[in-house]
Amino acid sequence: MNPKRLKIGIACYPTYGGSGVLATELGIALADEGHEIHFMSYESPFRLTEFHSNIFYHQVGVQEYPLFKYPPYALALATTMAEVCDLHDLDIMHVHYAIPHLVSANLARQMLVGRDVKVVATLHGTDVTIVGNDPSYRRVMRFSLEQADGVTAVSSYLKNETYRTVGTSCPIQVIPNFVDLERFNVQPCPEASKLRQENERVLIHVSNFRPVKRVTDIIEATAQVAKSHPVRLLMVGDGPDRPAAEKRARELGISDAVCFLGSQDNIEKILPCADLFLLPSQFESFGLSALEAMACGVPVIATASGGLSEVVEDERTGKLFPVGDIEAFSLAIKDLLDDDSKLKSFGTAARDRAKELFRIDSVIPQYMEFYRKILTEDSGIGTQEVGTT
Ligand code: GMT
Repeated sequence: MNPKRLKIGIACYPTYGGSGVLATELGIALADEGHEIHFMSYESPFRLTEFHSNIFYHQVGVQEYPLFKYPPYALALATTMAEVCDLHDLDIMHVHYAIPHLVSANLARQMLVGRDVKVVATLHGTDVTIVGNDPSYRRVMRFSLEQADGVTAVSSYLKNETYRTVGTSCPIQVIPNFVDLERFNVQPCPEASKLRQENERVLIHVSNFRPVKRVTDIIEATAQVAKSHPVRLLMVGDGPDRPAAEKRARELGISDAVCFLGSQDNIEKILPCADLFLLPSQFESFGLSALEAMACGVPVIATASGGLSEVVEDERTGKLFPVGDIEAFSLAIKDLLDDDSKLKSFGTAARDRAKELFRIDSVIPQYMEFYRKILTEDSGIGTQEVGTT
C-alpha cells in the first residue's frame, strides 16, 4: 500500500518557546516520513536549521501603516494561509498556540473557494491559561475552538484547564509533547563540559525567562545550596526576567557561580553536562524543557504545578515541590547532590520515562492517527491510505 503523502500547513510562533519547538520538530518528523510541510510565520522557526526537500517556509508579511497602532498579524496570516492552501492544495492546517493562529486558520478556510482544508489546533499552555483566559480573548477562543475540525492538548492538565476556563465543550485529545532520544542523549559535548570546574556540581535552567518561570526562585535556592555545596548554575535563555535574576545573583553574592548563557540553539549539547535541571514555574502545561533534560539523563527539580507532574515522577525521576517554597526547593537540590547513587538512579529513570512515554516515534503516530480520523470523518480525503508510520 502506498501511504498518501499529506500536505500539511503548520503555523507557530518561530522564536524560542516550547510551542514553536514542538511544532518545528513535528514538521521535521512528518517531512522525514514523506509528507509535505509548509511552515507559516513571521520568521523561520529557530529550530528549522537544516535543508529538507519536503519542507517549505512561507513568511507572513505584515504591512505597517500609520493608522495601525497594532498591525493586524492575524489577518496577514489568514491571507498567507489561504494562498498557501490554494497554491499547494493543503490537506490540513495545523496551528500551534491558538491565539491568533486558530482564528486565522478558520478565517482562511472560509475564504477558500471550491476546496476544503481541515483545521487542527494544538493547545500548548499559556494560549489557554493566560491569553485565552483573558476577558479580551475568551469568547474568540471558545468560538475558534468550536470551529476547528480537531483540537489536541499537550497534557491532561491542559485539557481540563481548557474546559474549566474557556468553557468549551469541543472534544480535545491529549497528545503529549515528545523528544528525539537520539539527539537528546546522555553524551556530554567536550566543549560544554568546560563549563564545569573541578569538584563542582552543575545545575541548569532553560526557559524564556518570563514571569511564569519564576527565575529568581532559582537564584534564591542556588544561594542556599552554595553555602554548603560547590555549585555552578547555568541559566540558558533570555527574556524579561533575566535582569532581575542577574541583579538577585549579585545581591546574594553568587554572581561568580551563575553563568547566564543567553539563548542557545543546540541545547542538547549542554544539557548532558548538568547534574540537575531546575524548573520552579508558577505553572507549566507540560514543561518540554524538563522532558529534554530527562532525555539527557538529568533529573528534574520542578514545581508540583500544572502538567509537570505528568512529566516528572516525584521521587523517581526528580522531585516536585510547592510553588514559591524556596526552602523545599533548595532541600530537594541538596538531597540529590548529597546522594550520588540516588542522583544516578534518578537520571537513569528520567531517561527511561522519556523513552517509555514521550519518544518521538511513539507520539508522531498519534498525530498521524488524529489527522487520519479528521480527514476521513466527513470529507473522505485520505481514507485508509493516509499515514502509516
Ligand atoms: O512557556 C511559555 O510561556 C511558552 C509556551 C509556548 O508557547 O512555547 O510554552 C508552553 O508550551 C510548551 C510546549 O507545549 C510547554 O512545554 C510549556 O509547558 C508551556 N508553558 C506554560 O504552560 C507556561
